[in-house]
Order: sequence, then structure tokens, then C-alpha cells
Amino acid sequence: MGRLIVISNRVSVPSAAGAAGAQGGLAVALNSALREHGGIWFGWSGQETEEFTGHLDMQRNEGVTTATIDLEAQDVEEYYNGYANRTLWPLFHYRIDLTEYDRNFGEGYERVNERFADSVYPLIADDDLVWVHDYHLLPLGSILRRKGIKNRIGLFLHTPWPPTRLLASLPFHERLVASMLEYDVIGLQTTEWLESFLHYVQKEMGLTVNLDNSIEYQGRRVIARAFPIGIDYAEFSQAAKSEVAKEAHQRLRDSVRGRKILIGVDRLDYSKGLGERFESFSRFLSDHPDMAGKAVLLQIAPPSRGDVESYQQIREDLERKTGHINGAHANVDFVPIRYVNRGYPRAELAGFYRAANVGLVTPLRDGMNLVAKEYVAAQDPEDPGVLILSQFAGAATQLKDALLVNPHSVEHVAETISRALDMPLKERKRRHAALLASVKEMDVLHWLKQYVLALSGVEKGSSALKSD
Ligand code: ADQ
Repeated sequence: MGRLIVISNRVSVPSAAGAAGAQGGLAVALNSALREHGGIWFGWSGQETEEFTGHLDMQRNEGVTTATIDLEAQDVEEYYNGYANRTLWPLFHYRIDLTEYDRNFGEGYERVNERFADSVYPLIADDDLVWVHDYHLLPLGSILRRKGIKNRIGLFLHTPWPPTRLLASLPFHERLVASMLEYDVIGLQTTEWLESFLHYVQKEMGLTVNLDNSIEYQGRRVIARAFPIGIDYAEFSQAAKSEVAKEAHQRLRDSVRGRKILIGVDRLDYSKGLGERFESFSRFLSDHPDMAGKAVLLQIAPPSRGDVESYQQIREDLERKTGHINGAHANVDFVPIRYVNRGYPRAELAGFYRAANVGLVTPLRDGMNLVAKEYVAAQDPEDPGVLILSQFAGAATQLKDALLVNPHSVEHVAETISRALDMPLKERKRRHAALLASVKEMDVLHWLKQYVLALSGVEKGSSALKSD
């Protein structure tokens, strides 16, 4: 098996990661895969330059080689803030009301994908496996093919795949999806997103999908499959037992003085359903006067994509909502919502999860959602908290022993909070044990192995085995 060439919008290496969550399970897993297979992680440096030169900044950190390029301000505006985060992200999260179509975004997206291809091309050796990540880089595989790359190239999409009728509202959608069929493997998070993708290629492109979900396209066979991503269970459960975690746990517990804690941890993003979550908590407090002053919601939400207007808007909405709810339910010695806009080191986060009686994970739409899995991994199995999980997160297909909710229904979530807080220890333990088994088994290393196996083509049914 050749080396791995991982390509994503940004790269994340151990020494470069800050406390803001960049060093999540995915970065840890990709770093360990790169150490095992050898190879390079390529992406944008996050820096802007006057004029694009394609200069590669190569670095070696803890056994992993990274190569990064700087982009022009116009690239960042049109590709990152534009097509990726104003067009594809909202569309893929079913928010066509927030989706902006602008020809310049489309052109910037293609230009940057070309720049990525030009820059990474000389780094690719003959038998390397090329693994492209996420919605920023959907056409990259096809551009590499045009440049003559014959290697196995795979894509993994971390977001949902939208229903065909929503995707059809995107100008040039056919061209975008056709470009994806130049990959050998297309990985999605869940069977739901996979089915949506296959529906599109059948209905909009008239292609045949085989029983093994492979697609015949221009004489080639493309494998499309669900590879549900997990967390680095070993790393995270270890972090949860560390001194740092214990101190964080104690600090949070002491600060609430015997009250129940509900926790939410999300990037500040409209897809995460934070407004609806706050409303649900408020409804719970109104519906249960006996709980007045007895439960606290800790919402940790580091800001993201602050140059995009819809993110500025959600931030303002949440600030207003928090003020409003706290004004209505607070007392001289008590504030019901603690809303914190910053990141925390992972061990501290693990301590906070462990201290919380309820994990509230209620996105309106989410590719997978790793916070749900982290919450489960951080619990004390002898006295675990309860996970409340949106039915619209990819994780819900796997974590069936959570309390599944419709995050749009404020009443339903409010009732479920009450149920979670009243749940007897026996039921909490039973549910947690089932959740933990799944989080442990389907961890990020499992995901990685399955994907690399499919990409390397040694699996049964993959195109590399085809004799014709
Ligand atoms: P995200 O939308 O970022 O990821 P998620 O899967 O929840 O969502 O991962 C967020 C990560 O950031 C978690 O590891 C979490 O611990 C960390 N994080 C969040 N807030 C933090 C804070 N304040 N401090 C420190 N760390 C914090 C996208 C998709 C998801 C998919 C992942 C992985 O949107 O659906 O699960 O990629 O494929």
C-alpha cells in the first residue's frame, strides 16, 4: 500500500493546534494514519498573500509532514466565505433560505480547487492513495484526473447530502456532481445521506446503481458507501480520567452548588439548533415551576465563520435570546443559561461533559455530530448522564439508546429534558452501556481502516479488482 496524501481545506497538526477544538478526534486520527502509512497532509495555511505563488510550506511535526499554501484575499472571500460557506454549507444543511448563489463564488471555488490541484500535484507519487475531505474540495479529484493522476482518489464528505430537489436549486449542480464521479470512492457519513446521493445520480443523471451501491460512470466503477465517523475513544476516555478533567469537573460542580447541569458544546453555527435549544430549556423551566433555580444550561459555543453574515446574525440572535431567557428566569443568586463563546482544551471539555447530568445535542441537521459521542465517552459508567439527541443528526442512526428528539418541537424537547432529569439510575446505566459499546466499537480508527481499505481497492467489489 502506498503513502496517504490527505487533502483538506485546513490541516491540523499536534503542535499547531490551539485550544479551540482544532485538535479533535479527526485530526488525531488522520495524524496517526499519516504516521502509520507515511505521507503528507496538504491544505490552506489559513494565511492570505498579495499574489498567489503556489509556494509550498513543508513542515514536519511529530512524524507528520504537512504542506500548506497561502491564498489571495479574493480566493478566501469567494471560495471559503463564498461558495463553501455561503452556498454549499447552508444548502447541504437543507437551508436554501440562507443559500446564496453568486457567479463569482462559483468561479472562485473552481479557481481555488485548481490552485490546490496545481500545488499538490508534484507531491503525489505513483502508488499514493489520495484522500480528499469535505465540501470545500468536491471537484478536486476531477481536476487531478485532468492533470493525468491515475492513482486511487477518494472523497469523504463530513456534511449531510441534501435531497435531490433541494440540490437541484443549485446552478450547475449537474456539473458539480459529475465532477465527483471521477473519484474511486465517495464516502458519506450515513446511509440516509448515501441514499440521497444515489437518488440524485439515478434521477438527475440517469446512471445505474448496482446492488453493491457502485455507480457505472463513463466505463468506470465508483464506489459510494457510508463510513460513519467516530471519536478517538481511547484518547478521549483517557482525557476524561486525567487530573485536568477532574479539576474541571470539580470546578463546574462547585459553581452550581447542587443544581442539575445540562451541557451543550457546539461551534456557533445555525445548523446546531442553539436557538431552539434555548427556547426548549426556557419552556422546561416555565412548565416545571418546581425546578425553578434547580437546573443550569451550560452552552459552550466558540464562534466560527464570523465573516459570513448568517453567522453574525445567529450570534446576535443567541445573545438576545440568552438575555431574554435569563431575564425571565434568573434570581439574585442564579442564572439559568451560562453562555460561553470560547474553546477549551479537550481534557477540560471531557471534565465538563462528565459533570453534566444531561448532554443536549440538538442540531437541526448534522452530518454525524461527534459531541454526542464525546459526551457518552466521558461519562462515569456507574452514574452516567443522559444523552438527548436530535433525530436529524447522523449520529442518531447509530445512537438509538439516546433520548431521540425533534429539535424543532420546543414542547417535545422540554418534556424530554424533564424525563432525562428524572430517569432512574438503572435505566441511565442500561442506556449508557449500549451507547458506550457503539461509540467504542465504531471509533475513528475503525472509520479510518474501513475507508483506507476501500480506497486501496483490496476490498471485495471495489473497482481495482475489476478485470475488465
Ligand atoms: P462540526 O460541525 O464541527 O464537524 P462536530 O462533529 O460536533 O461538528 O465536531 C465538533 C468538534 O469540535 C468536537 O470534537 C468538539 O469537541 C469540538 N468542539 C466544539 N466546541 C468546542 C469548544 N468550545 N472547545 C473545544 N472543542 C470544541 C463536521 C460535521 C459533523 C461531523 C464532523 C466530523 O458538521 O457533522 O461529525 O465534521 O466528520
